[in-house]
Amino acid sequence: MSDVVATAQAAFQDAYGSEPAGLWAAPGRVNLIGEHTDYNDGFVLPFALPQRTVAAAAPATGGQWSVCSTLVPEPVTFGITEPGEVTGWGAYVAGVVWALHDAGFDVPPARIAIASDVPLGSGLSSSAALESAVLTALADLGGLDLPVEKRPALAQRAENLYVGAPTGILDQSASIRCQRGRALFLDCRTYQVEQIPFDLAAEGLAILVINSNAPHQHVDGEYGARRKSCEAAAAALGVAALRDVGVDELPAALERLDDDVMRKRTRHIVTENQRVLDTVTLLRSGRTREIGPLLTASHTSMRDDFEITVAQVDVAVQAALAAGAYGARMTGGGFGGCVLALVDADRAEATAAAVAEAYAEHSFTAPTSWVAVAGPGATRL
Ligand code: GAF
Repeated sequence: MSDVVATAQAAFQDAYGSEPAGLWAAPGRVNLIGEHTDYNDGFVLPFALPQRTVAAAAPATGGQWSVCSTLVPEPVTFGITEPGEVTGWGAYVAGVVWALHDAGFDVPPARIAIASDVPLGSGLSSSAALESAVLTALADLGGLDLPVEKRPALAQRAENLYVGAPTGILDQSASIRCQRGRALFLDCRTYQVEQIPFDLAAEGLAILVINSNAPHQHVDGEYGARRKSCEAAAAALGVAALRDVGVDELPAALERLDDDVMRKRTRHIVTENQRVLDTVTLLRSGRTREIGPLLTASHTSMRDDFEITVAQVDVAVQAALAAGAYGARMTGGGFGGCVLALVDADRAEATAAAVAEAYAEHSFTAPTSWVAVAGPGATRL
């Protein structure tokens, strides 16, 4: 049994004095490419991390839910609530209960204990992993008729309307729908997916994930501002979402926008959607090394047009490229978080060392790096 599974089970026993009825796990993710495209009805290409959040759970009586975690061992208990009633980390769990109830499901009362090895606040979707683990546990415990393709939108509703974070559907989709050894090509408008084979080790390649360990600053406000700017640009262009602007139409669209910030945001989204499509085309034909320049172009676009990078992630990308990476980019919402670099497998360690050296030269907090292999999505263990 992995550490995090045993830890969740022990946390359940400590909090509730009995054995859980079962254990459910949902992973964090890295997004290979397609950043901030999700709430523009566009395309994303995440894969699931081996790091995951585990919910140990059992049915409860009395129409109430209790949840505790290794970080907060004292259980938080609530009934069916409205957004705002449960705050703090319990809101993610109360939000899932609320979203299921609001969608008409008979949500089974439960006691839940959480353990996780998804790094918190690092842009690896620790929130979505928590929502997805709880949703999967409750759906199973209650025998809910809830097909997997409908689950991400419910977890997203919990995050948007209960927790109050205006995120898209990328993270919950990745945590719930990803498969081992695959990257998830998701159309965020139709929710159609294609599981793209993504076995880098077989090709002598690796994705090195570098956690910049940079403190997240202004994340919520800046994220919301980017979203508003994209929506305003779509409205000004008379389209439902920026997804509806193709790269061929971009020059004409940019001419019609009279605001420079809106033009930059639009250029990022439109070109990023095309980069996802181009990446998928290359992966489908086994030309994995060739996606490198697309990854790096994505980073440049996030840095210069979407303006969501910080010095630590820019330095990590530059250092990884200088060390020979095929491509590198920040992954996730931005303003800190992680960088991923596509490298020859036997260069992963040297690339991590080169980034650490560059950080030392800049007097940044040391980064944390590891090779990420595409793991499974949410499941009962
Ligand atoms: C965060 C959000 F939660 C996602 O919905 C997505 O917008 C991502 O930032 C950027 O691609 O992870």
